Amino acid sequence: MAKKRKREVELVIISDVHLGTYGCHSEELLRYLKTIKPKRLILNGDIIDMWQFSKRYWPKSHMEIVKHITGLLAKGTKITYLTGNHDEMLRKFAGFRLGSFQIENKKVLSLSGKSAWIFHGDVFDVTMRYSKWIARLGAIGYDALIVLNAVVNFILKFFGKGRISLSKKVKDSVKGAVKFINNFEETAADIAIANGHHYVVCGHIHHPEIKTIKTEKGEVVYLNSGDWVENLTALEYNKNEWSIYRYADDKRAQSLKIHKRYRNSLDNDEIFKDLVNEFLSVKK
Ligand SMILES: [Mn+2]
Repeated sequence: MAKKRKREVELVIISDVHLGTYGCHSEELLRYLKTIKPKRLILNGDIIDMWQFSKRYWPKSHMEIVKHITGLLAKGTKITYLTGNHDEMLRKFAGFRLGSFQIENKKVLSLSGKSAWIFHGDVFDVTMRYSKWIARLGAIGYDALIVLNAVVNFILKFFGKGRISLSKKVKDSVKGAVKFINNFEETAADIAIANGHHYVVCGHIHHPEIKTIKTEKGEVVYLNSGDWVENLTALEYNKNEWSIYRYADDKRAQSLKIHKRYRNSLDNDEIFKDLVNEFLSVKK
């Protein structure tokens, strides 16, 4: 069978892959990744789920994702890993660069002269629950939100309460979920408008979306890349236009033949050794 050409995309954003958990649809993601040739790839948080890492679930198919992504680096794709809450351990590496790979907490891109503000979105968990007024302050910076988030979680830990993860709680009720999603989107839009961005791009809430949000202060296009646990979606930006990629609608990716790997698990030492080796092999 002749190999079909890969689809060229200027910018691809994926988030909430949750590698290392049972819920991750790694095979579907690999199928998608194998059909595209992105100029730039942004991994917008919760890509590797480090909260779950101690459970020692890391099948070969999850390593295949890492290998494919490092392979893209070797082929010239610019890759930015933005930290989320499930991979917040990487926050201390913000600013790290190796060739065309970088780790950051947030990224501002200029897309045809329009400012796109891209970050995971977990910082709103605290903002929304404890102090909606913080969002109302206007031009609060993302770094300030991260500090606030860390302080509140530290205090909660001190008092013996767990860290805040609103997204889990709201799944208990449909009404709660709708309200939560609305609050999240409004908070993101408010702050983005106050900071003069045209696009605000998040993940975290596992709810793919592209929509214009208008307030009395202005308007912004809110985008969310969804996830690879339930929705199997991504954001693509090409020729000045955004779109939501949906695996369910992609017959080509679905029919792609890929090797089925053994679904055995490795221990943590092997995983880290493998990750580091994959990574170092990219460096020229
Ligand atoms: Mn998250």
